Amino acid sequence: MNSVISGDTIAAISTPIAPGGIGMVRISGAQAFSITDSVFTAVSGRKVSDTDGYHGLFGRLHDEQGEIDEAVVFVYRSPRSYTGENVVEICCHGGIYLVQRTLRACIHAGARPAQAGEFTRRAFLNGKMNLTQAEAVVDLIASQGQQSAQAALSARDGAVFTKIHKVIDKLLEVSSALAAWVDYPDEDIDEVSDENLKKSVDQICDSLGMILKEYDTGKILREGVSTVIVGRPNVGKSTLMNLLSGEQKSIVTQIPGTTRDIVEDTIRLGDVVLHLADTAGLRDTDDPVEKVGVELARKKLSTSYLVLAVFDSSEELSAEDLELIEKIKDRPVVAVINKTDLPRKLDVEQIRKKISHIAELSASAGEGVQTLEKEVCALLQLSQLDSSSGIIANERQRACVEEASRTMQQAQQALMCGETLDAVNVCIDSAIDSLLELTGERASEAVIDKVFERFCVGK
Ligand SMILES: Nc1nc2c(ncn2[C@@H]2O[C@H](COP(=O)(O)OP(=O)(O)OP(=O)(O)O)[C@@H](O)[C@H]2O)c(=O)[nH]1
Ligand SMILES: [Mg+2]
Repeated sequence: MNSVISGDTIAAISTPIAPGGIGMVRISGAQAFSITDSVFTAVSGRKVSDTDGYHGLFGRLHDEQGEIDEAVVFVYRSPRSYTGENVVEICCHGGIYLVQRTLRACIHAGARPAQAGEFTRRAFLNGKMNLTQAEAVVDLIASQGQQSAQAALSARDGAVFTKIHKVIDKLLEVSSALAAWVDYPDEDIDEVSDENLKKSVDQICDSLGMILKEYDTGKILREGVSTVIVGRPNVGKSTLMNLLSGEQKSIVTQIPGTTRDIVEDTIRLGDVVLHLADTAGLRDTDDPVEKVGVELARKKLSTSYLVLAVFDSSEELSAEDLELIEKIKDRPVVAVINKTDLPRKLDVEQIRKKISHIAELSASAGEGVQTLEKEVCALLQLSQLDSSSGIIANERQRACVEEASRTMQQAQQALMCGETLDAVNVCIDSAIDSLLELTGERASEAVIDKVFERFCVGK
């Protein structure tokens, strides 16, 4: 799709294609009102074309075969609408047949079926939002928890744009001072003193570095963390898995070596989504089937980000426990001390010497999950993240910041090596370009196409 603002009027179903209380067909474009007038008759007799913006009309929908349904129609006049064009939202009962027939009637009356993301694309092209705000619409719809929804909503409100623009403004400030110096090299221009310049470039590098770091933490919130439950046989890994899943995912018995296959589930622990894998108990074994299970467990341990290492508090640390601790102590790990309902034999302090995040619980009694939640949250440093502060939201945005950061590090290098200020200026211009691509103010058609590929029809 290469059009800028095309003159045609588009229509699509904007609610899920599934039975529901309400279904909505949205129309946007110059003919939105006249098209609606030919498929809808208001009880009041009023025409949509004669209606002020921000008005609702109640009436009946019809096509050539007769009446379709009763409906409420919301009217938005350009430019005060989502797309900036004339927009009508036709809300009828949410039956798949009813909504599809309503859409067909609109198309018959002159609308064109909208492509994926075309409403939001028009909003972007009409200056109703920048590219980061458009992307935030998809993230808002996809968000699965409070933090990710809050991050997406603040990006929708322009927080990412504002944050990136602070860096762009700083870059422009330095760039214009440098340009003045290039034009009038003999003049004394304060801002271009070596020290000031170095300070500004360092500050910009720091800001870009911080934006990248926040992204990595934010990614955990959006996409969840690959998490493995490991430990020697019988410590209660599968019982913990079932407790966190809220259902019986793994088989639990008192026989050590029960779990063989990897059992997976995605769960929510407080604000974070964990992609959990329960694994076979780690031990040397001659049982050929268990052996394969242990190999799978070791592989899963090496590919997961977060480790929940389970220990049995009613037994002393075994050689297998100690071997596991040594193996994982430098990774993101929470030591889960299970079976706290039984008399304690385990020396927790010995574990604490190597692993600082410890959660004591009884998986079979379902007690202590909050402690685990607190430790996971602390480990991932989620509480330090202000999700409303404008965290960049996806790999496209990250690549732009990364590129800007890379060129600014080159600028730092150029300054250190005493290269000409022209060389620094080239780096700064290139960093500005990367950040303007991020906001969409200087993005190519191909970049914009890529952004809207992620959208669904009707958005
Ligand atoms: N008292 C007590 N028993 C528990 C607790 N958690 C698990 N168990 C028991 O410990 C035994 C082993 O539990 P599992 O969850 O199968 O242990 P596992 O680590 O998955 O064992 P493998 O799959 O063999 O590696 C079962 O009899 C559980 O009922 C707990 O918190 N307290
Ligand atoms: Mg098990």
